[in-house]
Formats: sequence, C-alpha cells, structure tokens
Amino acid sequence: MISRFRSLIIPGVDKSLLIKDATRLLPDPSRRRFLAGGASLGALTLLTGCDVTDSFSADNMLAHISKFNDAVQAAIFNPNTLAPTFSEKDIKRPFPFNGFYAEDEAPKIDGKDWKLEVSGLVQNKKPWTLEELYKLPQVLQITRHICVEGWSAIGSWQGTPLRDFLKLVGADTTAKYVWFRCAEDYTSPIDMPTALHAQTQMTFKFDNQILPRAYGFPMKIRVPTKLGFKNPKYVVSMEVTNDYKGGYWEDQGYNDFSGS
Ligand SMILES: Nc1nc2c(c(=O)[nH]1)N[C@H]1C(S)=C(S)[C@@H](COP(=O)(O)O)O[C@H]1N2
Ligand SMILES: [Mo]
Repeated sequence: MISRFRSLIIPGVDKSLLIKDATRLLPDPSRRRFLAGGASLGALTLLTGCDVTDSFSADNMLAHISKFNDAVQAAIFNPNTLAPTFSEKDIKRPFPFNGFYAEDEAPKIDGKDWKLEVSGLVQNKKPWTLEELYKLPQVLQITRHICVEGWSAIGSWQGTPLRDFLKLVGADTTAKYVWFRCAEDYTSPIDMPTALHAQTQMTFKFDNQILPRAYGFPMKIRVPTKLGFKNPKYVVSMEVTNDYKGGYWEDQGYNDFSGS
C-alpha cells in the first residue's frame, strides 16, 4: 500500500509564497481560473505545465484540492482547454510506476484473452478485442502526468481519442459519466466533458512501445487534464452512465473533479 501522505517538502521553499508569486505572474484568464479554483499546487501544475508538485508535501496539496467544490470546478472547467504538450527530449525514462501495490504485483493480462466490455447508455454493447481496437486511428501525445502523492513526470502516450470511440459505439454523450473498471478492481468515473476532451485517450502505446505491463497493458485511459489517479490502467470495462459509481481514490476522499 502506498502512503497517501508521502511528504516531499524541500526545506526553504515556501508553498504559499510560491502560490502568491505564481498568482501574480499567471496571465488572464488562467489567473482568474486558478484563483476561482482555490489556487492549489496541483491546479497550478495543470494550468502551467510547470513541475511544482515535486517539491512539496502531498498532504498540503491534497488539503487544498479537497477543499475544491466539484460544482464550482466543473463550472470553470473549459472542455476546450488543452493540457500543455512537450517534446521527445522531455520524456522521463524510466517513467515512474504507481499503483496501490508494488510493481511486481501489477495485473498480468494476456492480450489474446482480454476484451473491453462496453455497457450502459451505448447503442453497440459488443465487447472489443485488442486486435479490433488496434485498428482504430491513433494519435501520440507527450504530456505531463501529475500524481497527488507529490510527483509528476512527462511521458508519451499513443492511442485512440476516447471521444472517437464513444461516437463509434453510439454512446449517449449527454450522460454524466464514463465509469471505468480495471482488472484489479480499481475504478474511476470520468465526467462526460472530460471523456469528450480532445486529449483524453484510450492508450495502447507508451514511449512508442506496446503499453508495458507496469503502465497498464493492454489499455489505460490517459487524461492529461486530470490528476494521475483519474487515469485508470488495466481497463476491462467502460460504462456510460448517469449514476456516480465512485472510484478507488474518490471513495477515500479525493476530490472527484481533480483537474484544471
Ligand atoms: N488500475 C489502476 N489504475 C491506476 C492506479 C492503480 O493503482 N490501478 N493508480 C493510479 C495512480 S494514483 C497513478 S499516479 C497512475 C500511475 O500510472 P503509471 O504507473 O503509468 O505512472 O495510475 C493510476 N491508475
Ligand atoms: Mo497517483
């Protein structure tokens, strides 16, 4: 079990001063959004793409984030805002692994047996094999992954935009959530505006390789506008629903919105 409150304070760095300085420096409308959102380090990282979470205690950041009100944040969330993208040279190698267990306990999935289950408010509920999914058009994105535990890293993820897949299966995109279930019973709900965001991706490759086991083989959902825990790996099913079904970290008090 990973520690929820791993402390990464670097002596001599004052978090509130940093936020103050950043607030002064941020251009509008980001500045207004940052202030309206409660001015957290995670939000700051998501807004600026700058690596500010690494130096600070996750519990402080968490305290700020959980004070956010979902409705307020949803209102300020602009579904067209793009997460910053980076170049090949920025990629962190090796990329950090994270899960609620050690890396050697990560699910071992046989790609030949695996199927993606599609359920809920969709016209076509046929399960998809990996071979079928690999035939869909893919895009590559180099973005920053930010974990509430106090680390962030830039990686390269390639796959099919989730919104293209949702259209393909005839999903009711007026529904509230797409709820993901993973092989080890990890779950996470993604709100529909985020599911339809241009950068939200069904990921099949990491750093130009078939998605390695550590990072979620055979499929993860990459959401660069959200914190790491809302990026489910080892996905086995997606359900389009109006019901809030909870998630692994969300149920333990992490803010469901957890994004910019
Ligand atoms: N299925 C599953 N997905 C998961 C997790 C997990 O434990 N199980 N952990 C989440 C968290 S907290 C983080 S930070 C990222 C880590 O992804 P990485 O190992 O590719 O860096 O996966 C997220 N998705
Ligand atoms: Mo995380």
